[in-house]
Amino acid sequence: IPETEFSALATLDWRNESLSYAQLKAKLPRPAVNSQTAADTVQQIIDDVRAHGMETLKDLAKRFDHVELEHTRVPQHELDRALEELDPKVRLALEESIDRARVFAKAQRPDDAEVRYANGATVTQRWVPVRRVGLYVPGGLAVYPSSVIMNAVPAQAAGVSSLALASPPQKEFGGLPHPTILAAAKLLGINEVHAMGGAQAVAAFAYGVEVPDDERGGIEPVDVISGPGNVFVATAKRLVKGVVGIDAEAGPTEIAILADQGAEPGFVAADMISQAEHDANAAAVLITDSPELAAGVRKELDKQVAATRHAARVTEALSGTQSAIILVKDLEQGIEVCNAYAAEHLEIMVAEAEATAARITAAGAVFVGAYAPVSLGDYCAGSNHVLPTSGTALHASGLNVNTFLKAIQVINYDKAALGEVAAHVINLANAEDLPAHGDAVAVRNAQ
Ligand code: HSO
Ligand code: ZN
Repeated sequence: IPETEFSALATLDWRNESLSYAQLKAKLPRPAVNSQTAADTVQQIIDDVRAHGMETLKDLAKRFDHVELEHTRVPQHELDRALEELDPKVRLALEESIDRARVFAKAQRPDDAEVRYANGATVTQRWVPVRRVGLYVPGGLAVYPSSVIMNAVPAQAAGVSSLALASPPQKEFGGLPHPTILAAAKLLGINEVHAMGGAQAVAAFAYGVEVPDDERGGIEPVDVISGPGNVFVATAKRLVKGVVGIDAEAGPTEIAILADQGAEPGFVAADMISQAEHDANAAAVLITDSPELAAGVRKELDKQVAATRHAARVTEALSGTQSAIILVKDLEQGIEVCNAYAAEHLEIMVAEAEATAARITAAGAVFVGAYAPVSLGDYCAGSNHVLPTSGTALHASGLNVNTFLKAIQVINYDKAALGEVAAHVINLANAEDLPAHGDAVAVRNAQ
């Protein structure tokens, strides 16, 4: 690699390899450490929150966030003030983001399904929102008011009536979550915001916290917890799953880019850097059949990384085992790699971008062509940015209206309609040696 090219990023040359799906999956660039190591610590935190409630939340706020809390609940006037003091440009941008996200979320609402088998015999599937949700918005290296929108809008479009938001207390802001997060919550009409972060926030939402003699009340348990977070948050969500519903695992962010020789190296490099700036554990993977493009991107990275604000973090992310340039022999192999990798974000910058995008079967979100960068989707495309990471896009979906809905099947048969299938019910009941099941039909005298 010439000196003017960014060399920290690995190259994996698969042009002469014919890999089975299983071999391919084993060779994909993935992070060196995984999250399972956090499980013991996290379980202890969950147990403590269940046993001691608000006392534990206060202790952990002191230990992890270095703040003294009286209560997690953010007073109403602080939400009002945060919105009043919000930079008008940021407010307008948040409003645009909310408007676009709302239109898309509403369009996702599934129709009820009804089948009429006969007169007097219908079965319906009815979609019903969960009652209450806990939305998690991380603090840490950056503040994410955009994640307030991405969590809240689909929940509201689903018709959820009770929304609570948690975000870590910030020492700099007197133990409240970041003011832009409070402002975004207020803008969305969320009045219940708690200054709590990490695994303890997840535990508090899952099990609830009672604070008997306090007018600020406790924290009511929720039905679904959604939102991105660090490994402690992701692990806690996994451990409380079953007690509550959770969205897909959204850990350190990933961008994969499928590009050919016609792609603009400056765009490719900028997009890789944009997601690498989130976290030293973020992943950026370029998949290309063009060594010339790969070299062009390295040149651009060399220039652009040096000039970017979070250069150290970006360099670390690009040098990790989770990031690479993968050289493939052709577009076919490129698509195969993309579908096995199942990126959180996949950009398609090849000649037939739309047709190629249609062949993608695993990704959190697909960005088509040169003018749909991931950062558009992070803020203002209308799509959601809480998406499945670390290969979970093979089976999971990004946050959407369905995350907050459940289906109820409604069975409505009258006497004659029951009579038409009564014999089959009785015969199947007998075949399973459950004759009382058959009797429940026979007693209705419906045959
Ligand atoms: N790319 C992140 C979301 C985000 N980016 C928030 C900026 N702010 C995970 O999809
Ligand atoms: Zn981002």
